[in-house]
Amino acid sequence: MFAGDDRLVRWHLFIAFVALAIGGLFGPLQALNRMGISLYPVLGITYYQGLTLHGVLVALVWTTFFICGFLVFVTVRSLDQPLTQRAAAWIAFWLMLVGVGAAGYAILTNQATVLYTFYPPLRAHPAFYIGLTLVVVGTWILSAVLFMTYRRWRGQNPAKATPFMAFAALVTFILWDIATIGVAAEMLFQLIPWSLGWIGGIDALLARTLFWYFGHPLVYFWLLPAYLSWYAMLPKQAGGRLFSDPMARLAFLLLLVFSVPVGFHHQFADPGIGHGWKGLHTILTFSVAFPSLLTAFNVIASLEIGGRARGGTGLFGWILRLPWGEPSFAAQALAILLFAFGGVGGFINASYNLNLIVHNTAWVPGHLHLTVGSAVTLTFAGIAYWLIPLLTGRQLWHRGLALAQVYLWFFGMALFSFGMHWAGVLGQPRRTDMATAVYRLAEWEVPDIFTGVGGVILFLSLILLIVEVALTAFFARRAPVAEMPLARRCLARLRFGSGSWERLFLSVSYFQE
Ligand code: HAS
Repeated sequence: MFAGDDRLVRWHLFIAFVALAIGGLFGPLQALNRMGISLYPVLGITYYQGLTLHGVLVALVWTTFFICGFLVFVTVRSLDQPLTQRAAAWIAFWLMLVGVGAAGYAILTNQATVLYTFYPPLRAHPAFYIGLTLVVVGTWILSAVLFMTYRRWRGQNPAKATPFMAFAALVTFILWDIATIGVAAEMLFQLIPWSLGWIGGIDALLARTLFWYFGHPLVYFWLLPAYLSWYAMLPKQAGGRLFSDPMARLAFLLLLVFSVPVGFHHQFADPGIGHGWKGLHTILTFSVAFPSLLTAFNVIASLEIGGRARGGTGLFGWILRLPWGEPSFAAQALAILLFAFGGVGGFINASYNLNLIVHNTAWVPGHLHLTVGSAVTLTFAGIAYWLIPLLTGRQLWHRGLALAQVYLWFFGMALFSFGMHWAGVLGQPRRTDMATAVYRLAEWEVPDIFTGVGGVILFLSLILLIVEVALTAFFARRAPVAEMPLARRCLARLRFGSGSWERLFLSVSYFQE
């Protein structure tokens, strides 16, 4: 029933991993550059060309293709429905691929060294902007296909509650569709006409504002599929159950509402935006962190149920009983752990006055690697470790190799981001060729060693990930079709009430489904 949809998912994942492999190559170059070692001339490219390739391929292409593939997979499986308009979904895929090709051409020919945020007045070849616009249009078509699939399911099942995975996937796409209005306006009315020479100038502040209207919800578009997996699959992998399904749904809805009006927290240092607006966005940013705190509580409670079911006792003894030797589980649990630090850094970034100290320093890439580089990417690696065997009918090629990959990523990222945060508070700028900078400070030396060593370990981990994924997908032994890890729920019961309240919020007691 799903063979055609699975093919579409496989192609999305294939492109995602190719993007990660190529984009990831440029990661250690950045890290070594912080230590004063520049390998860019060896590759015949400039620092900013390498950084643009890295940012666009890993932050934009890897994430978008993986998420589109994964969300198609969970929607069709949880609704038990094939896609309604599969042909349209393929058109979306090809549009996205052509878009990546066009943007890639502009970057590779050094005509788009504008980084992944493409702020004007930096100007790129029109192919770069048109290419990225096609990627967005492709995702709109795909989201429409998912909504139509859901509508058909709803028609057939008017009385049923929407399965959590489909609910989470649809909320993620609604968030994305709202967010991308900003970047579409920036592309269509500013950047594309400007790059084609149709308009003479551009309002840089307006462009940045439209970008960040899109850019902050973008990070939740990356994060929500990871949350989906932490809620819907990870508890099962831990041997437990989801602690509260309603609380998980509430977290998704709150993220949808609060993630949009926070973009100015990326522009605290921009002149032209009033202090009142910046203050307001500080408050709203603290609101958007709240559903992540709900998630921390709900997911860790679910893991605790698993740890105790495996015989764990005491306040923390259950943690040791979790399946740390299973690559898929370990990847996601370690991603959660790293995200705790990324989240704390987020609070610091969000505080208007503290932001002025860390803005545009190495601290910010330190933060983004703990979030999109860890919470998201390491979780996606964990998902790939069960999803690729399921899609290809092969077993995971080498469990030990996958496990080594996961722990290397964790330790590499811990060192790397620690070095970046530390150098950042010492005032080291981000997005700067440190190998040629004449103002390097002596106190940056030790943090830069952490960054460089961490970056090299991350690179080794990336190679293991690509090798594991490729060998699993194409060469591993055939195995009986694996099952999707699907967590059951604890049914919450309010002690003082019954009926509909029971289905709304969690309570102190739970019983098994
Ligand atoms: Fe951010 C900059 C604020 C979350 C990504 N962010 C960035 C940039 C990126 C990015 C890419 O306010 C750089 C953009 C650029 O290039 O200029 N961010 C926040 C806040 C949050 C946050 C408040 N960011 C994310 C996520 C991202 C992401 C998620 C990607 C996926 N960020 C900012 C601000 C800036 C910024 C400013 C601008 C900085 C500047 O000046 O340029 C919050 O959503 C964070 C909430 C998260 C938590 C953590 C919850 C904890 C959990 C786990 C707990 C685990 C435990 C242990 C306790 C509150 C869920 C587990 C134990 C086990 C046994 C497993």
